[in-house]
Amino acid sequence: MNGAESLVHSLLGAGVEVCFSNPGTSEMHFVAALDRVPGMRCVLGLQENIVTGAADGYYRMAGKPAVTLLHCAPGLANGLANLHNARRARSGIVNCVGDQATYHRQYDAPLTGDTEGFARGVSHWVRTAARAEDVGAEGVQAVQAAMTYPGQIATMILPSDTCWNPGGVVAAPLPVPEVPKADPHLVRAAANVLRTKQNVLILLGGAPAQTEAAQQAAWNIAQKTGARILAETSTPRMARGQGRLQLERVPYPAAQAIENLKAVEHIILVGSKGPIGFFAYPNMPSKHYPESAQLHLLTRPEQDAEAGLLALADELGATHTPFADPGPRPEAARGAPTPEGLARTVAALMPEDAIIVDESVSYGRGFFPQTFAAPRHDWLQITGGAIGCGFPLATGAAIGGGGKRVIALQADGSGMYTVQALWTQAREKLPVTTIVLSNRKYQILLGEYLGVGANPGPTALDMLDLGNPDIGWVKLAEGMGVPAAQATTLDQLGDLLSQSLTSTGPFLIELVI
Ligand SMILES: Cc1ncc(C[n+]2csc(CCOP(=O)(O)OP(=O)(O)O)c2C)c(N)n1
Repeated sequence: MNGAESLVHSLLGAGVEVCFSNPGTSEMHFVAALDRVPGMRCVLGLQENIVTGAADGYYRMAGKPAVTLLHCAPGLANGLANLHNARRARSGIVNCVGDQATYHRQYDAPLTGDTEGFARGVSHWVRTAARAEDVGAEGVQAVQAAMTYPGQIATMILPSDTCWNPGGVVAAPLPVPEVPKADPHLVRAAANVLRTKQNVLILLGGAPAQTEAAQQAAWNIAQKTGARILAETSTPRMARGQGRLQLERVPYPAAQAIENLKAVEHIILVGSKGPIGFFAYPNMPSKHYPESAQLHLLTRPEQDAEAGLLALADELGATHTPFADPGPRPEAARGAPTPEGLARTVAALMPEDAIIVDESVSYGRGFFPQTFAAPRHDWLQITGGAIGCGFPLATGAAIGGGGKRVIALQADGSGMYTVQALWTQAREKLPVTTIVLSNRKYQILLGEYLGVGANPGPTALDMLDLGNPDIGWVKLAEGMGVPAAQATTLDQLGDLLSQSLTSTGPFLIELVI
C-alpha cells in the first residue's frame, strides 16, 4: 500500500466522505488512490476557491469535514480567500495540498512556494508529511483537528513521494475532543448581571449559538429578565423561520450599529465578541457599543454555546416560553423589484427546510424581517468579508444538505469571483436556485466612499461600474450547463423560482434590480 492509499483509507475510516478537488501532477497518486479505494464522493471544482468554499458550505450543513485536494502553494493560494471565510465561520476542513517530492524541493522548481506559510494564515493545524509511513496517522490527526468544536481548518502538505512510496499504514480514527463547557463561575456572574442590571444585550455569535435550542434558551432568559437578543452581523448558519426566534443581527453600517446599540450597558457574549466596525472610518469609533458598556463572557467560541445558554437559563429559573408569533407566511410580491419584495417572495415560495445562502451584500440588509414568517429554513452567510463565497458555499451546502433545496441570493459583483461553481452544480445535478441580484455595480462601495470621506470622481465611479459591458448572466449559466432566465419584475421572479423548485437540478435567475 502506498502513502496515498493509506491516507484515503484513514480519512474514510474517520468518517470523511466527500473530496472537493482540483488536482495537479503532485496529487496524481491521491487521485489514483481514490479510484482504488471506493467510498469517497469526488467533486471537481474548476478553481481552488470553489473547492475551499464548497468545503465550507458542506461543513456548515453536514457538521463534519470534507477533504479538499489542492495543488502546491499556488493552488492553495487560489483557495485562501474562502479558507479565510471558513475560518471565520469556524468550519472544519481537512486540506490536502500536494507538493514537490521531498528530494526535489531543493531544486526550486517553478511550482515550489511557501506552502506552509500560505497554510498557516488560515489553518489551526498544519503538518508537512515526511514519510509514506506517517500520512495515514497524520490524516486522522487532521480529521481530529478539523472536528474540534466548533470546527477548525487542518492542512496536510503532502510531498508527492510521501504519496507514491510504499509502506503506507492505515490509521484508526481518533476520538473527537470533548466540547469544553461554560465556566460555572461565568454562568453565575452572567446570571447576576441579568438579574440586577438594566439594558442587557445577549449577543449570539457563531452557528452553535444560533441553533433552535440555543435560541429557545436565549429567548427564555430574555423573557425572564427583559434582556435584548441580537446575533453578530455575519452568521455562518442560523436556524430561522416559523417556530424559531425572530432574531435580528447587529447592522453592518457603522452609524446604524452605533444607533442600535447606544442604550446597551451590558453585553453577555455567547460565542461572540463586542461589536466592532468592519472597518475604521474617520470620526467614527471602532467599537460600535458604548465605551461605558461592560462585556461579560458566557462562552468563548470554543466552548459549548448551547449548553452555556441552557445552564444560564437554569441558573435564572427561566422556563420555556413560546417564541412570539411572526404572523402568517407572506405572499409573493409583484411589480418592480425591491429588497423587501424579493425577501417576501422567497419567503412565500421556499420549500420547508430550505437552505438560504446569502451573499446579497448591499441589497440584502433588510431581508430578515420579511422572512421571519417563512417556513423553517437555515440561513448561511459570508462570514469573513472576502466576497466570492456565495456560489461555492451554495454548491457545498447542497451536497452537505442531503437533498434540501438551496436558494442562493447572490450579488453580481461577488458572484463573478467564483461563477464557475455553476459548472460543478450542473455536473453534480445539485438542487440550487441562484437569484443573481444584477445591479451591475459595486453598489456597497459607493456608500463606503462616503464613509471614509473620499470624494469619488469619474475614474473612481468607473471602478464601481459593472455595466460596461453588461454581464450576460443567462448566457454564462447556460454555458456551464445551468438553465437560466432573466426576470425584471417580482412576478416573473416568482414564476421562475416556483418553476425551479419543480426540478431536481440547478437553475439561475438574473433579477435585474
Ligand atoms: C476578496 C475581496 N475582494 C474585494 C473586496 C472589496 N469589496 C467589498 S464589496 C465589493 C463589491 C461588491 O459588489 P456586489 O457583489 O455587486 O454587491 P453590491 O455592492 O452591488 O451590493 C468589493 C469589491 C472584498 N470584500 N473581498
